[in-house]
Amino acid sequence: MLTKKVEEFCNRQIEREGYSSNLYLAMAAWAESKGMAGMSEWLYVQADEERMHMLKFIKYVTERGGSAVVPAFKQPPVKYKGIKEMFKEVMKHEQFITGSINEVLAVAISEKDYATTSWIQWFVNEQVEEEKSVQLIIDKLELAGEAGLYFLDRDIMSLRNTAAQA
Ligand code: OFO
Repeated sequence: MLTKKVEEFCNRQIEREGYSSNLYLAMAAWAESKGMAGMSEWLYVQADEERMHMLKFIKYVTERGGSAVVPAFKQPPVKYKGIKEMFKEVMKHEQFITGSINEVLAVAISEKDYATTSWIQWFVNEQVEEEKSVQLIIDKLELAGEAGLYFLDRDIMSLRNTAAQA
């Protein structure tokens, strides 16, 4: 059985994972409207993953005899300054989520809830992976920003391939 405090922090996390899903959906729709098919696809997939994270928490709270609360979500922003700025926002948000997961872990430890301490480890590892993949995209965008080197490099490669086939 979850203690009230652990239940409260898990429910807080349900809201945060659900909001993350909606935030990435909103970003995906914006990126798609700007013709960025690859970036928007990445964000749509990420939105699905965040929904899955929310479900994991809902099921866990229920399995441990608690009451899972599905809340109303605040509306995420509709517009973004630019693609790089948007991915910097994604990183800021993921860092916030990492802190939030760590707080659930800290509460579980202080409440001597060792089952939750062990269960939440999956999320601790997941956040390391997520921050890493967002940083990779930011790095590529920085490179593309510097005189469009990244895209120029790709274009030149495909020009070479076309020439070789002719
Ligand atoms: Fe990327 O946030 Fe879920 O855990």
